[in-house]
Amino acid sequence: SEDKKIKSDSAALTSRRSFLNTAAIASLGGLVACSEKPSSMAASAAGSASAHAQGNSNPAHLKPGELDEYYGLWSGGHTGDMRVLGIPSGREILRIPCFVPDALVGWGITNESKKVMGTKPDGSLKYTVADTHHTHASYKDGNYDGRYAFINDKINSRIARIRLDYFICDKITELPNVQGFHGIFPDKRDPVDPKINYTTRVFCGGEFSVPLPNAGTEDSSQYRSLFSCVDAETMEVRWQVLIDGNCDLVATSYDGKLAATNQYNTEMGVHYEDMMSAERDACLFFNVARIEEAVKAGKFKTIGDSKVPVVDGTHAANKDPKTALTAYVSVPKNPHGVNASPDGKYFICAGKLSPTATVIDLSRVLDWFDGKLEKIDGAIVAEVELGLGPLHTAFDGRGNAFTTLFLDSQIVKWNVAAAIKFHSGDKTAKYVVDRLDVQYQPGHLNASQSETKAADGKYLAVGCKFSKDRFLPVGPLHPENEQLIDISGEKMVLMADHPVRGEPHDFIIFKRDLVRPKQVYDLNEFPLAVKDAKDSGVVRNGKKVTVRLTSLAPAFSMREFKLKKGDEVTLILTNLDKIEDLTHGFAIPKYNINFIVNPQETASVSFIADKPGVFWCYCTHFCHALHLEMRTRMIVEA
Ligand code: CUK
Repeated sequence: SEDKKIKSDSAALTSRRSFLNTAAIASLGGLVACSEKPSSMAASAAGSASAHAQGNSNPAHLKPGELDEYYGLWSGGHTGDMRVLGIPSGREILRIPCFVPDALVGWGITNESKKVMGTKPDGSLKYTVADTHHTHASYKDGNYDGRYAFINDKINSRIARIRLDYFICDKITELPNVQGFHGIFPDKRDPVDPKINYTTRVFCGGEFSVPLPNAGTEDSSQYRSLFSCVDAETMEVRWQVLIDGNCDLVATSYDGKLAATNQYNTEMGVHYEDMMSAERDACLFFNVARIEEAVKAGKFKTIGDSKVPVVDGTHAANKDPKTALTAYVSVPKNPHGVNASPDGKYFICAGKLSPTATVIDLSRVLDWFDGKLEKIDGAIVAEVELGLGPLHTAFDGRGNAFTTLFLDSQIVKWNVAAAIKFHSGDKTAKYVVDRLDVQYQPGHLNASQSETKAADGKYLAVGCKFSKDRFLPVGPLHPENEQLIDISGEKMVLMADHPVRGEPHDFIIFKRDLVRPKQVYDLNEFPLAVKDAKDSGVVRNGKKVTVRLTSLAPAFSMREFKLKKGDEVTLILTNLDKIEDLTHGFAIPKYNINFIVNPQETASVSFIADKPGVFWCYCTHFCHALHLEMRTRMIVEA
């Protein structure tokens, strides 16, 4: 009967899948074609899932109290946050607010967070929407070093930095003259100075071409995109490169010499049919050292109000390899995704509208810049068919690549060396190792430690854009489905489904000992800190009033404080509790204020005391047996 069940499950799965595929392909106007049709995967997927269901050794099911082996940093999509997951359990541990306000911590409410987010002259937030896609972390010696993570906001072209000691966003930079900032990747070392074996730059791709400066011109022939380099420490934009085409994703080489972005719409179309008219687009390489030499030599211009140096990376200006700043390697039709193999040798671009992946040999790209390779496309060492809608690629550190097939709703595991052999003429080389159905329509995937030299080939997570029937229905919108796959063996094994709030794109997964989170803040990091409860009080300077307050469970340092109607108030709260996890909240009813202070943290809020009355300011974050009694009266006299 178990056998029968699997059969009928897989039959249902197959018919549902063919429906999904037909719909997805139809929407692309039949532009894609693939000769290699996967077969009988539905049955094998159902088989392995059921094998797991029978055993109870699934590592995704951690026992209560057990800790995960890996951290995952997930982008939140248009919720504008970064999320921290434990892997393999898939449990969401934290959301780190970056670009948009967050009610739990008071992000966008406190003066400190508003300063990071950016404000208008009237003090209100400059932006309250965002769209995060890609998260990456800082490197040292080819592995993550636990200092920073970076995340993009596509809507308003902002890059945020997360401190991985406190798991908080500490800086946000808006890229000048860029619209649709999409791909992001930190460098892994300096291209010139061997002592700098860690991240000092973050590269940011501009996806949409716009008039530069943006004066609202309809004539699109003058639209261009910019590729930006941001200083990882100061978070200032160091330089930008003017390019043809649009930047999609970004990858960096392990030697620090090259960064690249895959490009669709090299046609520079403004309508989708124009964006997919050409048979080949590009993977655009940037010679980092040469660009910085050009900037130093003053060979740049600036655009509009921006002071950032902009060098010319357009095709026409970079024909001579000996002086070229950029190199355009051709890649089939509207590629999506560029990923660096952990052996440091290759960048892989997936075809999206072509069923192929293109493998580019980085040493040959460098040869071209040195005048030793005649044609830049000679850097292509493989271009092999994988299936329909290839998007993103991850690695196991054992020579295999894993690529998401959006239209086929599959992950294909393929061997890079075998693909190169096949491409060079050995048609007996079998490069496809395995295929696994996923549910459904996968975008990004990533493997544990995949984009580092320490790729360990243990777990692979895949972000499925549609969960359809995998969870209880909750109305028209379903959660997305993050799936976990065991990639330690020859065959991939689906381990778990996890619903996630929409809508993550990209993520990284790394060993838990690579970060060293702090448990308590340092009072000295906060210039406004009220270091002693005795320093509490109300300081008045005309209408400007500063309220200085501390918290120590279960009380605030003042039982009440008095204001006058119309006062311009800044309230500073320092949490003097020293024990990890002993966080207090501070809510002022009717004043639209609530925020938290973690142990030894200081936060402040500013407001006009425009409503007279007695307001019970209370602790919103459960802290103590007398939590409900932890209050202070704000008395605003009429
Ligand atoms: S993009 Cu979303 S699935 Cu913005 Cu990385 Cu490919």
